[in-house]
Amino acid sequence: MKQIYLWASALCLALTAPLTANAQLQLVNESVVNAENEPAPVHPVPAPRQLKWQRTEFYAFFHYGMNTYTGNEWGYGNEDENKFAPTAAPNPEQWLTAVKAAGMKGGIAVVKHHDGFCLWPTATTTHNVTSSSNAYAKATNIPRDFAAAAKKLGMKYGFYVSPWDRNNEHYGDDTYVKDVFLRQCAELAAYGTDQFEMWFDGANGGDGYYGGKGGKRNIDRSTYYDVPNLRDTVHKVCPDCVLWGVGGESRWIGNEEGWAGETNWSPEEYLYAPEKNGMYGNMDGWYWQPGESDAKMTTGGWFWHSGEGQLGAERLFQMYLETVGRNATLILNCPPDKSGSLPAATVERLKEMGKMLTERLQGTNYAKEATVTANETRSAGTGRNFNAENVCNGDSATYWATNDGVNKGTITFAWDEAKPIRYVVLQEHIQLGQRVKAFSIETSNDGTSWTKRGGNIATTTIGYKRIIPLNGSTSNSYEANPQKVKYLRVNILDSRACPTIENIELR
Ligand code: FUL
Repeated sequence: MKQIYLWASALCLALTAPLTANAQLQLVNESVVNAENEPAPVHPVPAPRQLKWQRTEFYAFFHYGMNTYTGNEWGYGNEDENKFAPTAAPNPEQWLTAVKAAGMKGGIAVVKHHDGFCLWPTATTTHNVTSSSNAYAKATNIPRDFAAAAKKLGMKYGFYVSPWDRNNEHYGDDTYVKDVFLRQCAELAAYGTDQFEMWFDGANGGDGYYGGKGGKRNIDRSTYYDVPNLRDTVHKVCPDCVLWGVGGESRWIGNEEGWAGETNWSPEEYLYAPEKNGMYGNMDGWYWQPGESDAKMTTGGWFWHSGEGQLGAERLFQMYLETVGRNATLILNCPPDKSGSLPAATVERLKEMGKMLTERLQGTNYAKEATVTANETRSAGTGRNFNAENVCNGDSATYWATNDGVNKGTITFAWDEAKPIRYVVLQEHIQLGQRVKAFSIETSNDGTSWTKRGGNIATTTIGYKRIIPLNGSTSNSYEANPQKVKYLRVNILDSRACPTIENIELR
């Protein structure tokens, strides 16, 4: 009844008073729709699939294919299919089991690289596993086995299918995209509609075999691949599948060294971010295009090559802090060898990394043991509040916020006894947009004199997730760290609108 009255009075006002259309809408909005007093979003905001994708955080890349056997990084496209000769049955379940132990939540398997060789029995080309005389090759179907293994292990999965195809005679003309590339994507969708990402690499054009025609192809990747149609078609079948890179739904961080900018916005100005410019995003950008950082856990190329080693677990942990801990996702490459499995040394290193992540970031969360207060708190709605305690209740639907027009505020954690804290994990409620522009972390042992923490790390953006080592070092964040503190406060110093902080962990 009250609602009908409010709608009616809003309508009368709209008809009689000289209000702008926006002001009328706001009136209706405030009096009726927003009974919960939720803050208005700051656009752009993530699509639901992008939010689910971001929550995957840390996942694997598996570069395996013709190059594993030829020793190349980029095959020309003229490789004899018989060269694809696994010495045992390729085993995606072993790959995913190993990366799960490292704390990864999923993986992307390369099923076609630039050489055009397909790791499944596709109808689009004979340049595929079934044309090899090797018995293991003939039985290989990576997308089928990868998807099945992921489902079995409760992990997310997706595929890298290279838009650039150096084998195909039609690459560069107007039949390739509809008759080959889009069909390949459709074939892959048949292996599972719950894919979380398709990886569309930006490398394109240049020379290749091209069905024997050779020469170079020049294409414009922002128009050639018919991306709007591709996006629509894939989303109709795989609604949660984020189209990375050329697809425009997640951007390349661009350095391939496993770090994102300390300041890192998920909004981006360009639909196809210029290369080497993806580390930072752009606060005023219109596209929600969060960064993904692709990096290698081995010392050489993306594909397996004899004699290459693994990076140390401490270095891998640093990468994690500098990517997942800086509002990006980390896709870490783990290349299977000629047997179609991950080498034992890779499996060992992954285990070590998993142990580190668990010990360092999933142990006691001291925030849960603290008394939590805020100097500013948004007025509650009819059925919800925006209290400081929401940041450590483990519920991603609740958050701390201030009133509109108050773009800063402080949350303080206090304990009766000092706690050994190394890492502060912060998360914004990004459904309402990425907001925070500046923050700081301080600790105290008496609640009166405070020391700024985090060294010289730029405490600017937070986004989906930010992890600050209290000692300010990402390369030596554990051994040299624990700070014994009785009070810790997070000051939001500036925000594009009232801050909305969903989660704070103190580890
Ligand atoms: C690049 C490709 O050209 C590399 O071969 C590799 O697949 C890497 C992940 O993306 O752009």
